[in-house]
Amino acid sequence: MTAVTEGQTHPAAEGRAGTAPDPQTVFDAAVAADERIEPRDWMPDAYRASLVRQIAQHAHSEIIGMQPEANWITRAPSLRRKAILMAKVQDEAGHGLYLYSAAETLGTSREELLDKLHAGRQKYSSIFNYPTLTWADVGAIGWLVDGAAITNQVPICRCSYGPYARAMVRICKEESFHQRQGFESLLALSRGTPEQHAMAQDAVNRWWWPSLMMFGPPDDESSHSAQSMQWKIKRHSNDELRQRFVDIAVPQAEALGLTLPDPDLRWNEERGHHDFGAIDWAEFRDVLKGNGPCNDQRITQRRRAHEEGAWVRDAAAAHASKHRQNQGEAA
Ligand code: FAQ
Repeated sequence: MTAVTEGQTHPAAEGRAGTAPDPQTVFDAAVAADERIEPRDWMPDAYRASLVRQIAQHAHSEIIGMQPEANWITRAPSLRRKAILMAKVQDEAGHGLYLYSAAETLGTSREELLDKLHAGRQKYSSIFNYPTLTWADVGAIGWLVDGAAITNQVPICRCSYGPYARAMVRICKEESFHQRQGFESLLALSRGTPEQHAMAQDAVNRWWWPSLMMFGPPDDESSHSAQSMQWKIKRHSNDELRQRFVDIAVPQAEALGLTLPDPDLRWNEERGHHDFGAIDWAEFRDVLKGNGPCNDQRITQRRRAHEEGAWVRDAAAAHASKHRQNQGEAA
């Protein structure tokens, strides 16, 4: 955002020379001009709160999302697949780190956000409350879940809040690699034995509809979309992005030799998009309420990992404090 220091007038306040620039006017003008809002800039409290809400939910999704895939690290079918999966799961931890750091620039600590996650006061993506029953689920997550995540997240690279937008650039590059590895893994299964093909098809059958739910409720039920789009935190509506994802996935499914589990899926010449069947929003709401197949398991495991990692955080803090003390003595 165009910096305004004391005594200066922001271009948005021109014409009112002699009066201090109104911060709301400066903010609105910066958003309208597609400038970035940076941590030290003035911003409305509601803008800050909405960013913290979305970034926290996003960060929590990344770290909870490590669980379903990590379930298969010890049982990956080859050393190559195991190494790839370990790298992917580590990437997700890294994404969580960038996002918690972005939230910190808004004045909210990682500890506070994790406490809220553990207490069930903040959400993570519904998708991670479904189980990974077979090895093919790892491929289906890469192809569909990372595919949906990229479709949703590429526009966030142009989010009005600088630190979030910049974190997304790297995350999207890595998610794009994840999506390709999922596709490649599913392709190997699809072209394998009849049993392997059936396993890939079964995984796609189970992950397709929950992947469509990742984009959030339909536009007319989305409580935050209108305001978030006005602030340019979101650039497209939930339904727009869901449609974009369906249009991308259909030819990819054909290339994989797999069928998407929707009898109503067909190209609509007039709209220039694929029509698709009704999403089970009752299931979505139920998962959000905590009643999905794995909600309890995910949050219990997360709390346990946090408790078991306490000694690492204590050791890191002790090391940092010793380092500061040594530096102080040296100075
Ligand atoms: N699950 O008014 P809207 C990944 C909530 S990352 C749970 O439409 P908004 C990487 C929503 O928070 C996946 N909750 O909300 C990976 C709100 O609740 P609140 C995560 C959902 O914010 C891959 C309420 O419903 N990605 O997969 C969901 O405008 C593989 C009303 O909804 C992001 O977070 C849902 N599906 O739009 C990792 C991207 N949908 O806050 C490991 C950033 C909605 O009032 C392995 N986030 N809700 O309590 C966004 O783009 C947006 O926040 C949306 C929701 C689109 C998710």
